[in-house]
Formats: sequence, structure tokens, C-alpha cells
Amino acid sequence: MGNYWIYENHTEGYEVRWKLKSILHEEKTAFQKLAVVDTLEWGKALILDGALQIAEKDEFIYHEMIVHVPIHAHPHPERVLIIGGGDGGTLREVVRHATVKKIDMVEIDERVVKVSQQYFPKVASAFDDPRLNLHIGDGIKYVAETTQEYDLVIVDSSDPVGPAVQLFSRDFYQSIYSILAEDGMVTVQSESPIFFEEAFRSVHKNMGAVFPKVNIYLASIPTYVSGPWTFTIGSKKHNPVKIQGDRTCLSGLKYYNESVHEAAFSLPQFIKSMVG
Ligand code: AG3
Repeated sequence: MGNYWIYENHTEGYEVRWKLKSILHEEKTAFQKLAVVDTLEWGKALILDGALQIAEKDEFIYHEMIVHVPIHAHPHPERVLIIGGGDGGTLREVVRHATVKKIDMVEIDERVVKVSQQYFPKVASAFDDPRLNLHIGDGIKYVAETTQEYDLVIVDSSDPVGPAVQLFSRDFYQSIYSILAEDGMVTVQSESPIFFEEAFRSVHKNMGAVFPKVNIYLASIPTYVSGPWTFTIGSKKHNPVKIQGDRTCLSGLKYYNESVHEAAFSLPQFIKSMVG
């Protein structure tokens, strides 16, 4: 085996590298550079424009947390919209919920879906769920134009560079607000508060300009930069910090459980101060 490494450059003075067993796939899609590599320590990984999106060994943390926290915080999550998430991991977690009757998913880059189906069958495992309508297109346009109403919107985006920048904007949250039912909520991945402090702060600010309730919760996802990763919920009515009284907590997951749900909303002081 050769001595091949992939480097992820986070700041001028900090980068992480993974030793590779092989490069399985590389292409330039209409939207981004896409690669699938097989790493020595973390299993196969999907890389978009140089940023690691999923690694087989720890993707469960991100996907369970972006889905099960908001879905348990809603009393009747029936209509769910996923923006992005082309690898299918978020979808895989949503379909575990029998309360969910209809799922729309809007992914801009069809190649992410196809390549994930080929290389990550355990992540891209739910694309044939009968409740799913997959739309290949621009999520911003979709939320601005759709006449559908949703109980929950999940924004599973990449970092706020290039085409994803708008997914962190106030206008986008405003469009989401208007397609949510009167007790609906939205969850977005809101980046590392350490390495993407600006993005993290602006999600909170922009979400707060639109939603009456905004809450942040955390998970540690080893392959994402390092330290805590944030998710932000904007809610019209329900307090997401607690599981809704009559919802039973899904069991048999690898990360999420009832006490993780509540604990995830406990913020260290330095993160509180960023948004306080
Ligand atoms: N989306 C968020 C990935 C952010 C990673 N950032 C980074 N490595 N700099 C993940 C998509 C998974 N469905």
C-alpha cells in the first residue's frame, strides 16, 4: 500500500489528514468536485470540494442528531422536507419514523445521490421508500415556490461556500417559515462554532430574525474539523428542548436517546456568549 493522504485544510494554520487505502472515485459534477476515498481509520468517505461530508464510521452521529432531535420535539411530524442531504443519511433516519407520511427531498446535485448509492449503500438505503419524492433541483427555489406545507424542514447542507451560501441567509429562513405549518420547525446544520464562528453566529442571527424560538444543540462528530458541531432549530411554537410528552423515543439507535436529546441543548459558556 502506498503512502497516500488526503488533507482537509481548515484555516491557514490548521489541517487534518487521513491516510488512504485508495481513491475510489473522482469527478467534477456540474456543481462541485466530488470524491470517494477509502481511509485507513474511518472507512469510506465522501468529499465535496475538499470538505469531508460523511465517513462510514461516524456518519451515524450527524445523521441521527440532525433528524431525531427535531422529529421527537414535534407532536405529529407527518410532512417532512429535506434540503440537500443527497447522500441519503438524513433520509435513512427520517424513514424510521412511522408518524411520517410524506417526505420531499430537494438535492441540487444528482451525482451525489448516484455516487452515494454506488459506494455507500448503508447510507443511501432509503431512496426507494414509498413516502419519498426526490426532486433534483435548487432548494432555495423550491422553498420559494412550493405550495406544500410541512411540519418539519431539515437543511442538511455543506459549508457556506459557493452554492450553499444562500442556505444560511435570512431570506431562505423566511421562505422556510412560510411553508411551515403553524406549529412547524426547521433544523439546520450550523457548523463548528470554533472553525466556522461567523457562519454559526449568522445562522443564529438570521434564524432569530424570523422564528420566535431559536435553540442550538451540539454533537461531537470526530471527522468534522474537531470539537463540537452545532445544529440550530427554529420553531414556531413547540419548545424543542424536550421530547414531546406523548412521543415514544425511538430505541436501537447508536447515538441518540432521551437523555442525549436534553443534554445536547446544554451549551458551554463560550458558545452561549457567541449568541447571547
Ligand atoms: N453536511 C455537513 C458537512 C459539513 C462538513 N464540513 C467540513 N468537513 N468542513 C454533511 C452531509 C451529510 N449528509
